[in-house]
Amino acid sequence: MADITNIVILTGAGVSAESGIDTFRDAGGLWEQHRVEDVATPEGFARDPQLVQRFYDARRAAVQKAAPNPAHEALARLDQQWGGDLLIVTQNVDDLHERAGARRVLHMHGELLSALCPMCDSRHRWTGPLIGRPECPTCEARSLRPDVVWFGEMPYQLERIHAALRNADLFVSIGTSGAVYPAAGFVRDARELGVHTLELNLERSEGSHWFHAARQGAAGQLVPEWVA
Ligand code: BJW
Repeated sequence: MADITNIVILTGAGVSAESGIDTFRDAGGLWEQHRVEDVATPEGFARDPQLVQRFYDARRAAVQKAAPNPAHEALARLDQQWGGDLLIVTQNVDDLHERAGARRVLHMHGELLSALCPMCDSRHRWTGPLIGRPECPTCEARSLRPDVVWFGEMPYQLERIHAALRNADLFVSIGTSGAVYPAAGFVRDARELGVHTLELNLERSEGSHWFHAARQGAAGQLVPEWVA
């Protein structure tokens, strides 16, 4: 990485797969077990909040039992040692990057261990269930929902992500299918800005052809090799 100073890393569910966290679109993934429209849209939540809270309560519990894997650990080492700008933009709602020791992490699709009150716009660290609609600690409304970004909602901190891309020399995409926008478009944004692009994924993704280089394999092996 001789000529590289500033790095943006996009991570997806594949990075947490080896920690035992289900991906979405792989065989046996979450979207084979649940209808997206029912559990990951504002309309689904309005129709059946109990179903949606149960779905996220189960995932919140599972994440707290999981541990970071060698891919998270390698990215955390890179974050701690890299003198230039570095931003890990994760689509993942787990906290495994942080638990591995990474600090420069941005959760563009929100966080499972956070609850959002749409009544007063407050956010609260949340480790237990939301099924009983507990009171919002700020406004006391029984309106808390998972602090995650559903289809049709605006992903978080897009301006900050685009500023980091404009400043980057290298964009690396790890463990994501490239099926969901706007994250799937970052590689094209990066290329238009003249940024070098690299994909590390188990298989070729929908957007593999956009990258300057693409390597296939498990994140737990590829990421430590790339960071070394
Ligand atoms: C491994 C591995 C191992 C496995 N090692 N690799 C065209 C342009 C722009 C937007 C759109 C568009 N068409 C439609 C849209 C809208 C929509 C969209 O993209 N739809 C697509 C289906 C086409 N996007 C949105 O709605 C977004 N908002 C938006 O666009 O706002 C703008 C706007 C708003 C309002 C009005 C007008 C405009 C929001 C998207 C929110 C996504 N939310 C979810 C759920 C979050 C909460 C939760 O976790 O439940 O985010 S969906 C789900 O997909 C989750 C993920 O973050 C996201 C991406 O999935 P990811 O991480 O890529 O996982 P997989 O399973 O797909 O892939 C895993 C990969 O890993 C695979 O490739 C494996 O091979 C690999 N792998 N094991 C390495 N060991």
